[in-house]
Amino acid sequence: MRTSMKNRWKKVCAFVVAFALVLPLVCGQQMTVKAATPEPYLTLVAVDSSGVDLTGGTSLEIGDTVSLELRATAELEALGAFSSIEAYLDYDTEKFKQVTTSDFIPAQDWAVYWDVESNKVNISTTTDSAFSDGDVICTLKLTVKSAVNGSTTVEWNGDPVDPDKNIVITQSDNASRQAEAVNVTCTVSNTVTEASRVFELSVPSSLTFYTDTQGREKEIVVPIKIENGSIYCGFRFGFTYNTSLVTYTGYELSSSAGAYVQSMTVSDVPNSGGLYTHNVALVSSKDINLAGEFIYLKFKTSSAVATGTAPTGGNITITLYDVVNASKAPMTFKLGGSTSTTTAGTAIETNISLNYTQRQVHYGDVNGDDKINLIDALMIMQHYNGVRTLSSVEGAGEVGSEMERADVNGSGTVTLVDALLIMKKYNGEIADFPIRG
Ligand SMILES: [Ca+2]
Ligand SMILES: [Ca+2]
Repeated sequence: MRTSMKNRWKKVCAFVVAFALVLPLVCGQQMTVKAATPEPYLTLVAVDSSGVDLTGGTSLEIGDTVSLELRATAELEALGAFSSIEAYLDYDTEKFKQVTTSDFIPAQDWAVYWDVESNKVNISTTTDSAFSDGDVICTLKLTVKSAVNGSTTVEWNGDPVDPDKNIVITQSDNASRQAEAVNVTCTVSNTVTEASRVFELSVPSSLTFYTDTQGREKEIVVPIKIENGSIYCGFRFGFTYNTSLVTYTGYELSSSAGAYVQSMTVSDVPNSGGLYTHNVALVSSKDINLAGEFIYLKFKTSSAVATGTAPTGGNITITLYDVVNASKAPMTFKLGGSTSTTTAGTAIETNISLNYTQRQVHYGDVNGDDKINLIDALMIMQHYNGVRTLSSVEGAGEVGSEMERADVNGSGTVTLVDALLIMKKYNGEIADFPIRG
């Protein structure tokens, strides 16, 4: 009896278990497990310039660009058209160059507003758009600025102050939707060798300026440009010139360089043979992360050049000594096609060839007919009275503009005094104009 009851109970249990297993199949239902976290609306994929996915890690050099593509997912496609995405962007500013608005490339007709201070990014459009799964909504270009041995993470996320506020997607009804997406994260791994770090200065290979026989000094400006610079806090360079040709008058920092320079000392090193050198030690208050014109060296033509026979040539020599950054050496230096790869930073130099072109301005011949007569004086009087406007632009085939030729006393203005001097020259009362004397 006891055994029989036990067997019957076993059969009941077996039936219940079998029923529970078979029922879902019979009814065509599928058991689902609700995801603990919702599917994201967005994904972030890192690709190189060839479109190769870098998310798994790759080898990047300093200066390489990583494109981070913010892509739509099937969840976003299902959401339908929307007009903006607002998020915060976190990235390692030690490893990537400071991002600017121009580093964002939005989908067609969309615009990006990027607030550097708050890290807030808003990508929006005036016409609602829907994106399909995999579509790229915006690409962010990040430039590697330092050795990233290992990995670094770039993340689009919600309000850092309010962790409950995630990426906000706004639809056409202007109802802000707090996207339930988890933060969008991408990890870029790379191995950068220290030897690949490059510091490059560039200067023009030649400069042309005019001199004349009237003793007027001409200014020459030499721009020094950083072609490839990041993660250093100063550099030393020098410039040498021939004092019989030019005189150094000072320097000017570019508007972007001014934010970096903490101190700058210019020392004088007179050389033999009329050569003069200035060495410049420039210290920055922070890592310089800049590509572009950095400093302008200013010279003027020496009076010997202006009044004498124009020399046929001359050089200004630029020397790059080293870069101040003890912790990040070694480094490759480049200047004017020369390269130095020694750890000590062997000085390299390049020459800027100065090309002089002498101008023989025919003072007094305002109309350019090779004669100095009363017509020229009349033109000045008409200009003075407002009847005529003399050109200050040098025309084709001319040497000096009408205004320059009319200013025969070298006063910098064209007045009745100039007209009177032309009449005196025409009448033989003076042999030459004051500007020549
Ligand atoms: Ca004339
Ligand atoms: Ca004048």
